[in-house]
Amino acid sequence: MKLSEKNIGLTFLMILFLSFANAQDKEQVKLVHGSHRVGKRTDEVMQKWRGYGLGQFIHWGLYAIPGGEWNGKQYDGAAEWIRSWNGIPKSTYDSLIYKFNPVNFNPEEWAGIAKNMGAKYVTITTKHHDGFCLWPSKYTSYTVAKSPWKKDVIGPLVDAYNKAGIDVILYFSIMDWNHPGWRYDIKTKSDSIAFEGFKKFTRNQLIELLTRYPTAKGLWFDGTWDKSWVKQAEFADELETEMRKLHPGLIIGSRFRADEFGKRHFDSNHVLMGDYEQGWERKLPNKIEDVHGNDWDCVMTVPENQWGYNKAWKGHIKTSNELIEMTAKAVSLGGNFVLNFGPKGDGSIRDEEKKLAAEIGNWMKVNNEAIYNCEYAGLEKQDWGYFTKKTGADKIHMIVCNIPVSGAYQVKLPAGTGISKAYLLTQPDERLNVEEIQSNAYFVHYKNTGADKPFVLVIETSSKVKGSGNSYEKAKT
Ligand code: JFZ
Repeated sequence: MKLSEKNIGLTFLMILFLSFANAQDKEQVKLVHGSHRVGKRTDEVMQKWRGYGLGQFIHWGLYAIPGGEWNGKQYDGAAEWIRSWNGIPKSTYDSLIYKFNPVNFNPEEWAGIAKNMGAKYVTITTKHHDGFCLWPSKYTSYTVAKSPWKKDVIGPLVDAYNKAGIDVILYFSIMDWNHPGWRYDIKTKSDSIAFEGFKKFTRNQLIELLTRYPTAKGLWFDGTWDKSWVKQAEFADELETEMRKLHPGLIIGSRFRADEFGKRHFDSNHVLMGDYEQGWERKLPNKIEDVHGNDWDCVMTVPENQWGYNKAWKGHIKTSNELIEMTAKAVSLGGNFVLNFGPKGDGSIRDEEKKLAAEIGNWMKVNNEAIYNCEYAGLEKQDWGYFTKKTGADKIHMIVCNIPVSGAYQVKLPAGTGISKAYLLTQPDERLNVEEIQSNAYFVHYKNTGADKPFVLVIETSSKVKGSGNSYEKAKT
């Protein structure tokens, strides 16, 4: 064979291979327990969720009593994981139930702190990995009912938050270190029998929670990564269907069930499982492509990785300005920002958290227009901060986190759109000077060098009259 013929042959083979690979690419895996929806939910409950902007997370349970310390020694991991520490016998940890007596617990005060911060929803741990239930579950004795406190904690919290106008999401850990039937994996017949019992227990508890607290808007699942649970595609899918039927509008994130190939968050066809992506834990997306057109929220701790109360916060402690910036960034990319609180064992909230909530709240009181009911603005990110667009309006907020020394804030708009008005959110009657600097690019001029917190500029946009403004020649390159 001559070289050229060989080349043709190779090219032919290559084309054959590429078209095969391409067909393979597009081929969908047949799934019974994959995602049951493509694209976002459009109902009112979800629209409301989408507009929350800012939320609160509460991690509270028996782990708040040791607060990250045992016999004078500091545990290295997250305080709510202290039971998994070799330094503590499990039975000793479990007997903390006899010390659960939060005499300073005041649900109205908690709700007041969240409301003042500007939170529109709260996610509360009903049961964390240790298995201790903050509601008097009928299905285990490891609950508040058997503690010196005796009373339900979840009910009063749901009522107090709802009264404050804050929606409640119930956090529930599937992994349960206290239940005798729970396993990391199922390897033997006896594991399988034990885990079947655990599955019934899990279902009963979830139905119990939804029945007891019907105003809850959703469930926030956790502890679903172990092999034992990942193998339960059919059971989890059926349970999800049952819960959605019992509670129309229920919001469930992507951290609940796996498909029949064990894929979590996104099924084997890369479609989101659940109503929003629950993978943004202590991190934020950087660009809109990172969220793949899905709903999402980011859950964030104040120190590095402590959710439950830890007496000795270590590492960098975030400031209110950082947390405000994170909220702005989350909303600018179409998500919600959820800040965690870890109340103490006696039921009080630590001063550092109260102070941060108050500072964020002071900012939110002035600037919440740029956070609530806002969405991704579709504009190119600029160095001064974050754009958020009021949903359903031609109003764009510019949340300024880095002040340009020039006092000139760059904005690029789509062709055919112009700026009809620009002003400081707090001074709507004073127009700011807008200068067109290139085709579809503008400077909003605002001199301010003294701000010690982010502030908000507003631009109202409208379609541009053709031929108006300057015409700019493109460079020939
Ligand atoms: C889990 C819990 O283990 C932790 O105690 C806390 O409740 C937190 C909100 O959730 O921790 C996780 C779960 C998932 C990831 C990281 C930590 N993850 O997906 O990167």
